[in-house]
Amino acid sequence: MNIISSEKLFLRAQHSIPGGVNSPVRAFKSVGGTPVFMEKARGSYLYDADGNKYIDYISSWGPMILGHAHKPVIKAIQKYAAYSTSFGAPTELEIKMAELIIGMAPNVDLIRMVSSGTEACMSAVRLARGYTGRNKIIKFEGNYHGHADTFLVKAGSGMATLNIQVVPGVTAGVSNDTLSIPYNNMAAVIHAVAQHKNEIAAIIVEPVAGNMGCVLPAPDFLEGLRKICTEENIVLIFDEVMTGFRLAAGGAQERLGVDADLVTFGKVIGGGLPVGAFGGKRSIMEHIAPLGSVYQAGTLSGNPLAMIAGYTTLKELKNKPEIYLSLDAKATYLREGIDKVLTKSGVPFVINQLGSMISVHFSKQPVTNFDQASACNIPLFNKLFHFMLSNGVYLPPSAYESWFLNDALSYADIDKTISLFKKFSKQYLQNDL
Ligand code: KE4
Repeated sequence: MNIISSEKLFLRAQHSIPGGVNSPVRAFKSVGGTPVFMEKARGSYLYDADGNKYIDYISSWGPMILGHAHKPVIKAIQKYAAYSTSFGAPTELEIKMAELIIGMAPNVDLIRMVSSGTEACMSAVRLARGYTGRNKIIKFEGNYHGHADTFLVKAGSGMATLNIQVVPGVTAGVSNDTLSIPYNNMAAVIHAVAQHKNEIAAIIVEPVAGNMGCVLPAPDFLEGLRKICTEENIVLIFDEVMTGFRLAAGGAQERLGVDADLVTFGKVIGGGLPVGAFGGKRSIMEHIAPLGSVYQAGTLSGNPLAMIAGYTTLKELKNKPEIYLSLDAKATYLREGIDKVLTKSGVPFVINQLGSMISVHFSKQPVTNFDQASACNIPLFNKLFHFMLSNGVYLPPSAYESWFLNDALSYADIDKTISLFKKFSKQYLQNDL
C-alpha cells in the first residue's frame, strides 16, 4: 500500500508537533512504522492522504459509534455553526443535553459538561475528595482515566503502549495519594482500604476496561467495589468515558447492573466533538461550584457545536435501541469468525468482548489484568496490526487498546476482516510472519 503522502506529512509534522502527533498513541510507536494520516471518512471507512481506504475498528477511540460523517450529526453541526461557535453563556441546548443524559444514564441527578474525558475524571476525583474530606484514591493498573497527574500511576493506554512507568512532572505528593491496584483483585482492594482506613475518598474504575486491550470485570468484582464503597463511605466512580452510551443506553451501569455514585463520560457524548461530562447523586454533585465550593470550570464547557453533535448522537441511540442489538451481533459475529480461524492456526490467543468492545490477545492464559495483558505476544500483535493495515483494515495501533465497532460497519466488512485473519493465520503457520 502506497503511503508516500503520510510519510511526507509525518516528516513535516515532526518539525512543529512533538512526535508529529497531538496524542501519543497515534504515533505508531509500539507497532512501528509511519502513522497513516487520514484525510476523510464516511460510515465505517477511513481514507488516508494517499486515498487508501480502510475499514475502521477504532471509531476515533470510541466516539464515532454511528459511523463517520453521519448525516444527521453533520447537518446539525452545520445548522448550529451558523448561529455562532461559542457564546460563553448558558444556552437551552445545554439543558436539553443534560436532561437527555439524565434520562438515559442511571444514578445521574445532576451533570456538568466539560471538554474531555480527562477533565471529567479529574473533576470527579476532586469532587470526591472535596465531598469526603479525604485525600487518597484507588485506581487500577492498566486503567486509564486521562492524563491528569493523579491518574498517571501504572496507567494503561498510551502509558502502557510507550512503557512509561513513572511520568516526570508528576510529583511524589500527588502520586503518593494514588493507590494503583491490580484490576479484578478484590482481595487487594479490601487490604488497601483496611490499610488506609478513612483515608480513601474514591475508587475510580473502568467498569469494562479498554486501555489494556478490552478486559472484562470478573464476576462480583464491581459488586465487591460497590459493597466496600458503601460500607466505608468511599465514592465509587465509574469511568464510563469508553463504556458510556456504548455498552447500552445506560452504559455499564445498565449493562452490568451495578450502581455508581459518580459517573464520567466522554467520546460518544460528543459525537466526535470535544465533550466530557461528570455526574451523579445530587448529594455529591451539589458540592460543585457555584452551588458548592469544589471549584471546576471551562471556557468551552457546553459548547453549542459539541452539544448538538452529542445530543444528535445520543438522541439517535435512545430512539433506536436496536442499534445496540446490531452492534452486539456484529461484534459477536466478528469474535466467532476470528476465533474459528485462529483456533485452526494453533496460535495461542484469547478474545475479550462485551458489546461492541473487543480485542484479540495473543496469550496462552486468560487476560483479566494488566500483568496478563503485558505478558501477551505483543510483537505478534504488531505484525497483525501491519498485516491488517496493509490490507485495508485499521486496528488500534497498540495491543493495549480496545477495538470499537460502529453501526455503519457491514457484515461484508466483517467477512473481509475475518478472511484477512485467515490469511494471517496461514502465514503464521508457514512461519512467514
Ligand atoms: P480524553 O481526555 O482523551 O478525552 O479521555 C481520557 C479517558 C478517560 N477515561 C477512559 C476510560 C479513556 O479511555 C480515556 C481516553 N481513551 C484514550 C484511548 N484509550 C484516548 C486516545 C488518546 O489518548 O489519544
